[in-house]
Amino acid sequence: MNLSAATIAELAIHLENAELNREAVAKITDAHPDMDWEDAYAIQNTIRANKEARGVRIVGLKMGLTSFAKMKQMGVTEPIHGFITDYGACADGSVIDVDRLIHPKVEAEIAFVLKHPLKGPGVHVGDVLAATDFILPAVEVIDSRYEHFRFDLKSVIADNTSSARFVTGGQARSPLGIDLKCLGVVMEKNGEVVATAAGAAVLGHPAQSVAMLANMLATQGKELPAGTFIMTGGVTEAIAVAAGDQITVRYQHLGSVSMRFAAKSE
Ligand code: OOG
Ligand code: MG
Repeated sequence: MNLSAATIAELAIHLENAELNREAVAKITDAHPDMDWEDAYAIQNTIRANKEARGVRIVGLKMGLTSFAKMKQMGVTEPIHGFITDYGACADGSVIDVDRLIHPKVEAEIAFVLKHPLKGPGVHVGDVLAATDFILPAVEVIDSRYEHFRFDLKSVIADNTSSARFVTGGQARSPLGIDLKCLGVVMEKNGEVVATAAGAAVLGHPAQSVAMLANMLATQGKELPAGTFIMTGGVTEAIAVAAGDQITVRYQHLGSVSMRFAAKSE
């Protein structure tokens, strides 16, 4: 670690304030170029601890930048992980208030819920499928706290991987008997198809994303407990949304998830 405990605490408050005040800030590596990976996750973990101390519940975990489409869009090259909150959960068919967000984008994802714990290192796709209770479709609404959605990997890890809202719905299914590599996903914005992909877009197989999460957490001495809800990362590039937009994502075998964006304060 290169940053002091005081700097980590200060940056955690700075980034969480950007979220709570809906005000984009400069990426933190500009002022702290010596920040390392451990510092980045320490800042994210401090934001998480501060939220939990105020009564926020952490309701799941997410992987990000697991597809080539996302890595290319953001100009970065490695998957990252973050957490999702109780106040981020939105029901299928929700109206999402854009006035509470800075510059939201939507991502089509496949989520897993575990029935057994997973502990790295060495977790593989077979372990993940054996430990999975069910899969279900999810749409993540990301909202970077950085100006113009521009960042590097360390800055975005510290900013809890742009996590903001998520919508789950559709049809939960056992992964057994479903060819997750070929599972088709169609994203529609205002009735028009804007992105398409198959499950293999995520690290070759969406369960590989869960395996990678378990193995990454092992480096922090953590495991994935039974019951954990995990979003495996966008299968396509993220699509910007604004007030008035309607999003529907259709998943082969898993039904659809939809939401509408509106400025509620208007
Ligand atoms: C980082 C978060 C990426 C995903 O599914 O790839 C992510 C970002 O692009 O802002 O959640
Ligand atoms: Mg995502």
